[in-house]
Amino acid sequence: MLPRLYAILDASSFPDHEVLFATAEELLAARVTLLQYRDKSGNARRMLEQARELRRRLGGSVKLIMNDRSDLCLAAGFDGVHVGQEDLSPVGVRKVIGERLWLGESTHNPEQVKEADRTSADYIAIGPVFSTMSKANPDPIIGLEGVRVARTLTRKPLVAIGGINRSNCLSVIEAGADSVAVISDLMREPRKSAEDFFRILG
Ligand code: 3NM
Repeated sequence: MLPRLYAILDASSFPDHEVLFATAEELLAARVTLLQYRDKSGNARRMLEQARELRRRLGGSVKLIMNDRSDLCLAAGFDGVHVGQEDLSPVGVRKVIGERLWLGESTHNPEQVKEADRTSADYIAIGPVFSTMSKANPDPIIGLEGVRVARTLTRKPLVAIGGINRSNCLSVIEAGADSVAVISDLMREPRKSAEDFFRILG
């Protein structure tokens, strides 16, 4: 089962790597157990360095998920990979990471949810639920109705993403998501914010 909160650290949101690591440690202190590392810059060497340092500092109590890059997941000792519609296919990812590690797939409409349901993905992400500033060229907003529809199309764990914050997260879970994935509402005061999410979502 997925935890209610799936925290995402987006490397581009941090002025330097020390702030990134400090944020990760605050999330750990708030008992976050599922954390994705995301860096769209394309600098694989820096990504691997940061990912390995995250693994070292956070220890084994957090599941660490690498965005996009199966190779870096393995190299950094992460627990899984999250891919989008234009990354390696789930079959391709499995060839790299094997059957044991976690695989998540992003979807943005009912067709994609149905397709992801037929793959070996361990969970399906659906979004953007609300408007978001954290993603370049986001797909159209699906709203709570989009989450409800996705819920009817899969029994896999469902992660909602996009514009989710402490004020709207309960409505997203009530619409059928198992977990909410969050970037921006965890940035300013990570520990307090994550604790608030857990308090609200139980
Ligand atoms: N993927 P925030 S929306 C990384 O729709 C990402 O698949 C999305 O950040 C999708 O919590 C998104 O700041 C950004 O809105 C989520």
